[in-house]
Amino acid sequence: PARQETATMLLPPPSAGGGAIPTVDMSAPRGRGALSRQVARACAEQGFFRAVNHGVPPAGPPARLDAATSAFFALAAHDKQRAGPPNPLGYGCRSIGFNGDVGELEYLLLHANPAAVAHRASSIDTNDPSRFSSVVNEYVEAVKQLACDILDLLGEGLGLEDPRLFSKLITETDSDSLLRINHYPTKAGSGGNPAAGGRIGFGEHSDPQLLSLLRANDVDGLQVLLPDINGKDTWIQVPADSSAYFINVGDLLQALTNGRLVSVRHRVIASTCRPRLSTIYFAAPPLHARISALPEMVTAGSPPRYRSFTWAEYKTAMYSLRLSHSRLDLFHVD
Ligand code: GA4
Repeated sequence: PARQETATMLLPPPSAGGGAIPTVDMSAPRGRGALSRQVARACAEQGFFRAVNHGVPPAGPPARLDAATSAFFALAAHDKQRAGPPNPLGYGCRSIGFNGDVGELEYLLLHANPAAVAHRASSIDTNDPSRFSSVVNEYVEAVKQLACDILDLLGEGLGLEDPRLFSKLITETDSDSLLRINHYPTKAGSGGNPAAGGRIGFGEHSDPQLLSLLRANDVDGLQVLLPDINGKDTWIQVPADSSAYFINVGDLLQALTNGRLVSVRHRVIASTCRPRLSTIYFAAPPLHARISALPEMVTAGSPPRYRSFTWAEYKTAMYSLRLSHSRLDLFHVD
C-alpha cells in the first residue's frame, strides 16, 4: 500500500471534464444519418462517448442486477471467496490479471454466454443461483441490444459495405463477450476527506475487445486519456451519470478499422468517500474470429497497419502482458 500511495502522488491532476466528453442522444433527434455520423466521429476522435436516451429502462434489468451484485459484495469475505479465484473469470479482490497488477477494488468477471453464467452463478448466490443467473442474462440481453445498435450505427457512419458486420460478430452464439462488475470500496479511516483520495482503483489500460458499455452509480472515478486542443494527451475526469452508458472503443475495432477508430486509454481513481459500483459489458467476437483491416479501410495512402490475428491469439498475448501494455503494438507491421 505504501508504494501505491507514492505512485499516486506522482499522477498529474486530471482536468475537470464535462465539455470534452462527447454526448450522443441515441433517440436520434436529428435522424439516423446524423446519429451514425456522430457516433462514428466520436469513436474516431475520442474512442469514447456518453450515450443518453439509450432505451434501456433503468428500473428494469439494471436495477435488478445492481441489487443482486450489491448483495453479493456485502457478503463476508470467505463467502465471496467461494466464487474465486478469478482464473480469469470469477470473484477477484485487488489482483487484476495474472501478472502482478493490483487495484483498490473487488469484482466479478463473468462470461456473458447464458450457459456459462448459470454454471458460475451456483457459487455466487448459493441461496438462489438460478435467480442470479437470470438477472445477469436479462441484463446482458439488454446491453447486447444497445451494443448492436451502436455497432450498426458505426458500420453506417463509416460507410461499410456490410454495415452490420460488427454487430454480427457479437451476436454469434459462441461470442466471447464478458460482464464485469467492479466494486470500489471506501477507504476506512480517511474520514471521508476527498483530498485523501487518489488511490488507483483500476490502472491505465485500453479494453482489448470490440466495444465496452459501462454503467456506474453516481460516484466519480473514471478518467479517459484524450488529446487536448494542442493534441497533447490529458487525463479527463468523466463526471458520473448513473442514467447513461459510457461507450469505449476496444483494440479489435481499432484493428478492424485500420486505426480509423481508436481504443481509448482509461483508468479509475477510487474515491475515499462513497463506494463506486460499475458494470461493464465487453462485446467480443468468437475465439476463432479473424481480425484484419476491412478492405474499405485500406487505401494506397493507408496500408494495413496490423497483421491479421484471431481473437484467441490476441487473448493469449493479452494474458501474458501487464494491464497497461499497448498490446496492439505487438501486431503492428513496420
Ligand atoms: C482489461 C479489460 C477487462 O476488464 C478485462 C481485463 C482482464 C482481466 O481482468 O482478466 C485483463 C485486462 C482486461 C487486459 C490485460 C490482462 C487481462 C487483466 C490483465 C492484466 C476483463 C479484459 O478483457 O482485459
